[in-house]
Amino acid sequence: MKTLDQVTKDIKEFKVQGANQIALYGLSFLKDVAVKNGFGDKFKTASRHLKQARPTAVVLHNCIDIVKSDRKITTIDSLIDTLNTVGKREAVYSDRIIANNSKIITYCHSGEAMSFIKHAWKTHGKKLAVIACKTDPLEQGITTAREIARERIPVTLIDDNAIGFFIKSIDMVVVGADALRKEGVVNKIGTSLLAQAANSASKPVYVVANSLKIDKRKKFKIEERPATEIKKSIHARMYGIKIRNPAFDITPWEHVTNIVNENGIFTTKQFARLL
Ligand code: RUB
Repeated sequence: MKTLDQVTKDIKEFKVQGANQIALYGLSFLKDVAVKNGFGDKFKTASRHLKQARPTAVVLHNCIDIVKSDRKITTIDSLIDTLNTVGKREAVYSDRIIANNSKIITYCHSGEAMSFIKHAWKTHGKKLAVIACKTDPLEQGITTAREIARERIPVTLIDDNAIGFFIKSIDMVVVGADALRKEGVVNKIGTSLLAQAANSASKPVYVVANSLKIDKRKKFKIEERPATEIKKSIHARMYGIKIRNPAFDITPWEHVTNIVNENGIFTTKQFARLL
């Protein structure tokens, strides 16, 4: 069994990425802790550290809060099962959103957005083409492009700077989310600019994000990541220069067309009631 330090380091250093995968990784460690030691001090310490590892992605926070109040291994198992199957449950709605011959642009790497797009192709037989934005600074869009290519869906990888160039040629934006808050959709830094570009070009923006991503925390923090993630791509000495590297931004609700979760397709007005 890994130590708490190792698991926290793995999460911080992107051994796992995407809100659901982070939660699954954290939950499976917490299950081991609880099986060995129960839900006492060790569990509480581990929970606290894991919540801080990637503070913006709310799924792990929500799951930990549920487990802390239930104090049952079966609750952990059922959360793991939910997170493993939620993508499939949402994907059935792709038929109603993704028309044949759609050109879709996506951002970063979201397991939920991936399931949604792949389901439209594989199960509903829609012809598609996908644009994956590279997503600086960690280039997680390359993972997306590879995953889409493995399905033999035509895919083009673009630099984030090229969004304005391509936006008029696409039919829709499909992205995931780290947290759904009353201020808007929290997702990888740059998502809000993509949504803004889509709005200016009158293209719809769909967010695929399960209900464990609803974020009612009062204290909310956009994670700032190490400057080295940015510096490494510049290869230059930068004395006296402050570097900021926020990992996420917030897309305001007025730039979102629909939210899709395991219960269906929602307008932002309908969804606002849940927040
Ligand atoms: C990944 C990211 C993803 C969401 C949703 O950020 O922004 O779009 O987490 O992913 P990071 P999923 O790489 O910093 O974790 O749908 O897999 O939960």
